[in-house]
Amino acid sequence: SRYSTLYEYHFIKEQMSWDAARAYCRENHTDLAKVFDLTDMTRLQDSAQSQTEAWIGLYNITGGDNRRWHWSLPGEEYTENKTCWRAGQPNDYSANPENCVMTGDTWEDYPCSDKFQFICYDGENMWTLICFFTSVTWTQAQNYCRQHHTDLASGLNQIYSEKFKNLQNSKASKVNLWIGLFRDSWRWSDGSNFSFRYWDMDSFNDGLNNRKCATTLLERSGRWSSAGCDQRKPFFCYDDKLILIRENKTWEEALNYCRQKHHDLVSISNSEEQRWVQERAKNASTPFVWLGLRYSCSLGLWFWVSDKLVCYERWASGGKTEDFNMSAAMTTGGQHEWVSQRENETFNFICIKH
Ligand SMILES: [Ca+2]
Repeated sequence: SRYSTLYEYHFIKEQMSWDAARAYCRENHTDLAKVFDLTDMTRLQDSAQSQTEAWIGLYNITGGDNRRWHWSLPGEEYTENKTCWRAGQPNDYSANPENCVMTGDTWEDYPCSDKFQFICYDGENMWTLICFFTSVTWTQAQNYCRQHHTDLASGLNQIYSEKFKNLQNSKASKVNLWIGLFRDSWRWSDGSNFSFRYWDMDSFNDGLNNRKCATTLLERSGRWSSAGCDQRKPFFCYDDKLILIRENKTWEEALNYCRQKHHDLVSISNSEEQRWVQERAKNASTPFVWLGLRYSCSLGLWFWVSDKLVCYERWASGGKTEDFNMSAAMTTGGQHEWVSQRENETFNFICIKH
């Protein structure tokens, strides 16, 4: 799998309460399992050793307004200052919580059980938006989009693309459409902000009762449900294979450290791996963290210390200097792009574990 070098799941048969399960995972692994997308979900199911109901690392913090906005599409981050709310919205006006979002030309929160037409996104390469003229609930729209396309349209780039404008302008009046924006008060045990949800709608209860911990129903294609946290169930932990070393070392020292104490200095071969590494980089105490990428002057090329080919790159514009004694580092803040640095500079670094 594309992710297998970065984290792996462990199924624990022993039945425990959610809290005890979390303590067990933190002691013996990294934390209770988190799930980024459907590919992760398949990996999680594949690691199960019985078809039962098992805890995952998702729990509900009800009370106060602990809801957070998320885009349905995994990896698309909701940014507070990049929104398009109609004046006075979101206002949670109905008797039911307004946790889902509809757009004409600006956004309004509505109860997810209301029915609207909707718009799906059809993948990064095709960049197609597909509009459906059947009114359904938000969850039905999400299921449909995930089954037949990629997801509900998510993020400003999709929703305010030329295609979307053309589509809206071709109608006499603006069509009201569900988009992939929702809010809930579920959180991942390890603090990750993953937006992926995979609820089984027949058994889901959104924190309105005592069912505040999430399970995966392995006998029902892995769909998620909720249960009282005191119930005893088997569970999934995950092992993080990346580790940020908050010590300042030259590139060579960093490489030796990783190879002696762990496995290697980290390498990145796709955008998912980039995303995982940048999550770690955020906690560094230096403005850059070393990556296992070095320039060979004699060969005139960049190479990963892991011997992987450089087929994915994330250089900052103007950040790539091809010279003697240059290695690559990731920027700790901002866009987390790569910049070349002299190898005798000292930075934090990220190792990959065995
Ligand atoms: Ca509203």
